[in-house]
Amino acid sequence: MRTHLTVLALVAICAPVEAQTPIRIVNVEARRTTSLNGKWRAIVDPYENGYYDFRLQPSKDGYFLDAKPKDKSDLVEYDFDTSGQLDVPGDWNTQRESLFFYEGTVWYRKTFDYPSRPGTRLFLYFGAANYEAMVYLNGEKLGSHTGGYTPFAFEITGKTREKGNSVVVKVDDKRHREDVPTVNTDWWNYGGLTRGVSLVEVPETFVEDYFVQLKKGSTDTIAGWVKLNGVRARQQVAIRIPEAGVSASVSTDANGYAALSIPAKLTLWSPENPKLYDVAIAAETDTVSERIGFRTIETKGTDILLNGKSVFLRGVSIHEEAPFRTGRAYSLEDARTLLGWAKEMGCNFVRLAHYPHNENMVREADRLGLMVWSETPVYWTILWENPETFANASNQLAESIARDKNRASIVLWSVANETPVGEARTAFLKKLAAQVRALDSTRLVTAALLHHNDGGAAEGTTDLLDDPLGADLDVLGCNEYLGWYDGLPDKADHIDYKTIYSKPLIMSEFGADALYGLHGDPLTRWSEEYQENVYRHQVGMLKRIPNLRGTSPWVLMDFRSPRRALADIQDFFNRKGLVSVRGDKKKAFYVMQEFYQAKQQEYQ
Ligand code: GCB
Repeated sequence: MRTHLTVLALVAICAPVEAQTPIRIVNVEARRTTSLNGKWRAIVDPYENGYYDFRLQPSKDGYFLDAKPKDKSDLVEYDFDTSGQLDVPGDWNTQRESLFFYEGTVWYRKTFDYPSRPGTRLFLYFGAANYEAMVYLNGEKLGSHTGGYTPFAFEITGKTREKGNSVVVKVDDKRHREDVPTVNTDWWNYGGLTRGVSLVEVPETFVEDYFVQLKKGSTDTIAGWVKLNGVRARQQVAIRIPEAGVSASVSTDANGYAALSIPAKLTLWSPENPKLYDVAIAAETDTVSERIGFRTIETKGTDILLNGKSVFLRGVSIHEEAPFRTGRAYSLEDARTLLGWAKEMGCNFVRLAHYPHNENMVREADRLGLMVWSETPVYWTILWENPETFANASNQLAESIARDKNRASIVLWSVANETPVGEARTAFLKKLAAQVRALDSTRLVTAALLHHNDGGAAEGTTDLLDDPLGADLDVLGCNEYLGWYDGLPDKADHIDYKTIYSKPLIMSEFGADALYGLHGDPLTRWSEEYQENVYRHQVGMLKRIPNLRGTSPWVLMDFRSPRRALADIQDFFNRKGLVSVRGDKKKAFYVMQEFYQAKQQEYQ
């Protein structure tokens, strides 16, 4: 053990291996994986003593070495083996009372055995770590990742031993002004390894990624690409959809890449019939299969067309907050509960705010027939002029599209939420919108914008959406809080809602706080009756907006937020949920249900 550790320390000090850029492996659940979920040892390190020495220089013998004293006199001031444990996946804030408000560094450690098999490659995959993760294997730094809501992986082929491997991850969720999101959000900054961790074993040359969707505007041609990773870049790759009688073959080039264009007769995916096909991507050295749905989504004038037919997006906004237990949601069961409530409300659409949710959510939405608005965490006032902030936002957006681009449920990529109109901000967001179109031309681009009250003669009666970003979007999103932050519930009765763009509008937020079980008259704040009153007047106004093609009220379920301090009412929860964290439906839930029943009839 002693020699071994010395060797490890020497490797770390003398021959630092270039840290890797994280790789994006898609559809991990279809690969040969070994779960590293469960109990991890954890050291809470508010001063980052495991990383910096007393001169604040990166330490050469930090906690990442996972060291033990060499003899009884040796000084090692940490010990993972005797430290407490945290569950992975899971945020730390809701696992230990002492970590409830903690924002900083926690070191996670897991040991594992792995008999590696010849002819294979191995990756260490993280579903998400909030916010910054530095990953070490057996004392060697593999790389780091920034951004709390997207997956990443590092190759560890040839770096494991049969017994006693140590993975150490430094997870740091301190907030910084230049980050994405920035210091100020209206949700809890849950830290930790919030989604699953696994070892992914693949053949030496493997199917790294693929895009298999209908060609934009076509219902009978599949278009996209496949990408192999490994030495045998040039291969024949078959794309098979047995149920649809599709079997086509392409040849990859020296980069392992091939474009696809395959004629196919398919039953199209829709909320009424969420048809998914078994699709196999079969290279000579590797095969990956996945359930994929096919549909088209486009706009025409002020209409949103799903498979060529005008639809109204009957939605609700959702945070990734776990029903019943609270904390960050991650499981299939969480997804089923949240999306089940949305279905019960009559939804055919959900807005997954304000960051990419876990993969269970979008896969379950595929199966349930719920269209999805997926959002990147460009929220409120980030540093628009900082190139690193842009690079970070752009990377998180790319990672989210990489993971979810084969989900039929996703119809909208949102590039921002409630950002302040200004030159630098609009330039920033236009670049993100262009990036979405370059990566995925098959879906629509949106953002949740804000209106302003149109002054002059019409003051007080017209709310106008004229954000210049609207010109770059396919679908306008708008958040408004008439009746809550903006006047009393009946204010909505006197408002004409206008947009300067002749495009479909989704009212992406509106709502009011109510503590479940708190009753009062319709003008008593925080009561279910007040919330219901806001919704009734909202619905009246919404019906008068000619280009309205969707709504996603704020929000499905109450969620934790440090900004919400009102004792006995909020207790650090935003109470705008239409259901409580225990699943109790508030009165306003039924107002939306009724509205959606009518919309369903109208758009049959
Ligand atoms: C908003 C934000 C959302 C907040 C909500 C509120 O406009 O987009 O993140 O939680 O208002 O409740 O104030």
